Amino acid sequence: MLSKASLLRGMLRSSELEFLMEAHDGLSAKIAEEAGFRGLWASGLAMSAALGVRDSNEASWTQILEVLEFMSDATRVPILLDGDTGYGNFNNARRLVRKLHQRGIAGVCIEDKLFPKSNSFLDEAKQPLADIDEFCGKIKAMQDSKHDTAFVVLARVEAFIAGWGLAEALRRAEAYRVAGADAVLIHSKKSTSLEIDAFMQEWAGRLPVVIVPTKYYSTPTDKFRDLGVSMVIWANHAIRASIAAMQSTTRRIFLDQSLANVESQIATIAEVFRLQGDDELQAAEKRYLPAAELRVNAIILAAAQGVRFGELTEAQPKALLKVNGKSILQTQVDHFRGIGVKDITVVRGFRKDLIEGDAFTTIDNDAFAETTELYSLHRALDAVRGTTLISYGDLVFKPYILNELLHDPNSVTIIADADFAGADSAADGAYHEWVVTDQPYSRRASYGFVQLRAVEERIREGCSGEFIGLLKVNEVGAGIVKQHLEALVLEPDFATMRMRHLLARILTTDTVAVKFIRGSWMDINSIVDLQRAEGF
Ligand code: SPV
Ligand code: MG
Repeated sequence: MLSKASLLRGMLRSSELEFLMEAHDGLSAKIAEEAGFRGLWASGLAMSAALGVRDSNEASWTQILEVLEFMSDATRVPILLDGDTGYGNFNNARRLVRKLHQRGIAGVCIEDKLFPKSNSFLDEAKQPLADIDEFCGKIKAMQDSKHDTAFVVLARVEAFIAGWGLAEALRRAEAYRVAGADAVLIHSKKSTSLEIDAFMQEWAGRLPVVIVPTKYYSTPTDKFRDLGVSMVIWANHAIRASIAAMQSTTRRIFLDQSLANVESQIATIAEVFRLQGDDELQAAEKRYLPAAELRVNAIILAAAQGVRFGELTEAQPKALLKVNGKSILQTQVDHFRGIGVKDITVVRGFRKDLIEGDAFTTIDNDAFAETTELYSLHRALDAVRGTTLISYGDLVFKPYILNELLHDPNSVTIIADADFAGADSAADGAYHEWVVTDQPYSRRASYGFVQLRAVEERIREGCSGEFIGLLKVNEVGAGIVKQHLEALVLEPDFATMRMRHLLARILTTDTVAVKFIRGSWMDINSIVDLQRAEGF
């Protein structure tokens, strides 16, 4: 790819009339580039005005360098710096050239006046010209210090501006050509192009010529083509446009003490973001930042009394039975909080007054005596949103299982224990849910994706594990669960339906993934279970 300097050099040499647009900061540079300009004029007048100072070298040259860096970073087109007089003598000017290389600036134009300069449209008496030989030495020094030979050094002739005539303009331009300038900028503040016409005729194409028709703006651009001008600089029109827009908008807001009348007149915030390249940052964040924190909810279904515990659950629900000195419910809440889940919902029923806490919110299933965990889940349907972990309230499990679930990408995933020999609902009188899967448990299956085929209340051939009462849905899965629960609730026997009915129903439209574990959990169905759980 051509360097920016080569691009600018190419524009100066092209047989077409080329145009540079004024820019004074990163934003205006970007806007000019988007408008289609192939090059930019970093105007001293505009940059100083934007900084709130005069065009009299009040901004230091390093402050100008900072502005240029923003402009260059924001765009791909070449930038020609209005380098005033070079900010000092030959030595300052050549150091400037080296610094401009470092900022990716394509070229610099220096004018044959004295430092500190004044703007060319100010008083003629304030425009003393530089000594020709001194200025030629500056041009030579700048050319000699270039790293990139394509870097452009333009010599600006201010003879017309200072009130000298054509002869002086020609004498100077010729001296600068001989000193090694790549092009000359011939400036005029007349309202017609007469001075330019005369210069172009006598100059006869010795070097490319650049003009700045700010004052002779009504001259048709084709005239410049006919004259053989190489490049036109529209030198201050972005800053003047923004001044007019800012003045009318701020005045309006001040008078109205309201934004209502300006909102439709100004760029949207979205447009500001677009110009700033926010899209690119968002894409980069996806690539380079760790994934945003997972928002996960948990629902604990803890409404049941647990009648099989006799007097132990006469006055408290079984979720409050203590294992190793802590209630089953509190143990679960701690596990969930331990993996960063803050949004925990507990569905309570029997002795709901005993289930209170800062760590979770509660939902009541007052029909707990005649209903099951599925009914409780339906009560908590609003809490099934985004990634949601759902667990039975009589479950003791090792917390690593939650991490397994969180990292599982499937929409609906249940945990099944592959070590299930011996315990049958018929045999021990407790309720169990057995899973039939598309492949039996194996070490490989425990790493890969196993799909649920059915959930049974009685063990039968093909059962490969026991559903432990812990499942996860992601955002999609939450939608699936909601859809099917809302349909099931309309059925007359919904009150007695179990989780396996919901899972069977989901299988009619979607898949359910099974993650196998081996041990690492207990459901507490009896006093014997409770004793066995001590030391779990
Ligand atoms: C500038 O844009 O700063 C220029 C051109 O130098 S002029 O203001 O016409 O001198
Ligand atoms: Mg200037």
